[in-house]
Amino acid sequence: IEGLLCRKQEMEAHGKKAASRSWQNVYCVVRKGSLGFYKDSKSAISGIPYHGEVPIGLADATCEVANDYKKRKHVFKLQLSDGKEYLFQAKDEAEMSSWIQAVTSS
Ligand code: I3P
Repeated sequence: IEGLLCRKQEMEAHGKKAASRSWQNVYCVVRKGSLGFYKDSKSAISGIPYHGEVPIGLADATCEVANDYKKRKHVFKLQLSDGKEYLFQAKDEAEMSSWIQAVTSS
């Protein structure tokens, strides 16, 4: 699965809030157990990462609906074993479910 999502990083380690906390449009690609970030589909094809970000390994990740986040709709949460936590906003419920399914089964 791939597509544009709005992303916010909440935590950068266990007990440590992320310093950069704004929402950003990021082109996301889930493939072979990892989640890569790109500026757009063209960059994804070229393999040019968004701000040099290394793809996230999804092996020990938890992905679920962000029921505790009320400011936006269709938001899901990704938590990594190292404490990093991200929120992603999809365009609707169906898209959100597809992402959660893809990330969880990846
Ligand atoms: C952040 C930005 C985010 C906001 C976050 C702010 O400021 O306004 O939208 O999260 O609040 O810190 P900046 O753009 O200056 O980085 P929400 O949209 O979830 O409110 P937070 O620090 O309470 O997460």
